[in-house]
Amino acid sequence: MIEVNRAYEAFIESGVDMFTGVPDSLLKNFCAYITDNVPQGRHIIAANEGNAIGIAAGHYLATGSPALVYMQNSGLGNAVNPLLSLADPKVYSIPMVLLIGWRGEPGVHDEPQHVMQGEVTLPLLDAMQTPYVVLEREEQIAGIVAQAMKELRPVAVVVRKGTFGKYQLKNKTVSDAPLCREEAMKLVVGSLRPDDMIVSTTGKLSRELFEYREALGQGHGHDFLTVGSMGHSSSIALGIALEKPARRIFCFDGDGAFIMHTGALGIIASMKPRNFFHILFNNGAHESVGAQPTVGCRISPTGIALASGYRAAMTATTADEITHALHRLDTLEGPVLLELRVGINSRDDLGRPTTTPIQNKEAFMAMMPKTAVILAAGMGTRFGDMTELRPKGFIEAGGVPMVVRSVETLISRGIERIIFGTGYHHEAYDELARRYPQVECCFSPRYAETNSMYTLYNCRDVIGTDDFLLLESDLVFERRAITALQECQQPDVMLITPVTKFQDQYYVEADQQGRLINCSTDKRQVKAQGELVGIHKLSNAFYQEMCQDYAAKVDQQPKLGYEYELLSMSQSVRPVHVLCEEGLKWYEIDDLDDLRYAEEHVVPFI
Ligand SMILES: Cc1ncc(C[n+]2csc(CCOP(=O)(O)OP(=O)(O)O)c2C)c(N)n1
Repeated sequence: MIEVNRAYEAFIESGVDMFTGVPDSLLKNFCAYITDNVPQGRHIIAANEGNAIGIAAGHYLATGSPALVYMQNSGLGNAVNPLLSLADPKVYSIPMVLLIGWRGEPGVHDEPQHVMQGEVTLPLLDAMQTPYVVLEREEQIAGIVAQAMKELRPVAVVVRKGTFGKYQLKNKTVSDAPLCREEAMKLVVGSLRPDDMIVSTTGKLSRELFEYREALGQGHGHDFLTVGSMGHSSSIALGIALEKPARRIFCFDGDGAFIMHTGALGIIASMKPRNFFHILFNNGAHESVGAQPTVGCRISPTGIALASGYRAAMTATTADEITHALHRLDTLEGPVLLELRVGINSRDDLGRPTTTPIQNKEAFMAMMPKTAVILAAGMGTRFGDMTELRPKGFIEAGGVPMVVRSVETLISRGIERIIFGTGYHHEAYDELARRYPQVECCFSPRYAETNSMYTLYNCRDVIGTDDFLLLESDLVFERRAITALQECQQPDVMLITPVTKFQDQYYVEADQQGRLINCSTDKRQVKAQGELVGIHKLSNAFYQEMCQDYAAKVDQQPKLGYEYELLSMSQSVRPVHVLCEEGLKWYEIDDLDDLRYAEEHVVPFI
């Protein structure tokens, strides 16, 4: 262990007289020491690591002395450009010392966002031809600084976890804000609508949000936790907001992160996303990594937002002000910034997300489908003359055509596009599209000689890049069927129930992880967990692969049922997850017997 004052003295004695950087938890004690002890003007906490390299370069140009740039290894990415195109010996040859906190060092357990960065930290320095030492003794410092000055180049000192001794920051930023970040966050979450999505920033705010959702028992599908890539939450939120105009997208930002890439605000404003709401939790500090001060409370975030072109910007501090501001925000169109002035305290027992980033991504993406596709091209021959003049989906169950019931249910669950894959008597669906603005039709001229997979494949241009719910047209079902799929965290899901039909069951088998491995109409062929309902959720990526796969066999298998294509995809390309909803009321109506049964046993209860 190296005492921070000794390390600091070693840098000073080697001629380093300026300190700048972005704080890191592994360098917390060193950063605290220089925050307390470096004379005014000789220590600058920079907006981002690239800025710090710029400041160090300017310092050398003006004084001929090297500066020290401290950073977490994740900040190397921000620094690479000015290191290679400014400070490198092949360009201006500017000496400086990088002090790099080595999160994710191989063999040392760390969070997922640090693993890859940890693995490539030394190889990255090698690739940049930056000489480095992994700090073990303070004596190494003089040697590496001397090399920087002799060769006129950046050099690095890599710092493992636990290298520096403890130092308690004395010059703590004080805040008189009555609420801490976590309390303010709970007020904001409490004001959101069920469909709102959150992109939350790097650090403790995301961890607090995760724990709050756990406590509320709400699941995490509405929250994208930006565990790494500090400063980019607002850009991620913009990317989502532009594609999902019907949803409100909230960016939960920190002041350190906001300042790191403030230019993003102008870009956000230029796109005018009406559904974009930027909530800045401003505690004037990098609280998550040791509470080193930021300029958050010395600048005007609302001024920056308005000058960048946001439609509105507000500040709130007390619980009453925050509640009032949230009410107002509910009436506004974005982009809007709401700055919440919060305190610098957090809980010591704050946990970390127990789901992986991939699980977070999948749950978040699974929340998104706003499109449904209903396969409705078939001829419904088993209904005899009942389908002579209309497609089977228009047969009434309980006085309402099956597809009308489905359309109403989907709309009530927030589905905005309902694409009917039509064929037989397609004019009935064209008429439906005139009644419901959400409905679009995609006619398959080959309906008589093909089957449901072709109908689905035929819809590919209309579906575009949407994820979607996939339904058959001859179903009656309770709303829960849709809710269950929307809330399921998997992206590609087949809904089943324990066997309920009295005829024509389609048995489904899943493995221990719940992945579809077999299905058949013959019970003896499978170890069935249940029966296919005929309602699915598919990600667009899955659908694209499905179409690609089918394109190669469409000529041989024009009559393939879509469920068999799903099975073959799940077996060989990408798993389809099976979701079993016990007690779900539903029925597939293929003929008059089914209709009678459904009208008596199902329709009255949905
Ligand atoms: C590029 C980069 N630099 C530094 C870090 C280390 N880091 C993680 S959280 C954090 C502080 C974030 O401060 P702020 O946005 O103000 O949020 P607060 O912790 O105060 O809630 C820092 C510097 C990082 N993850 N990525």
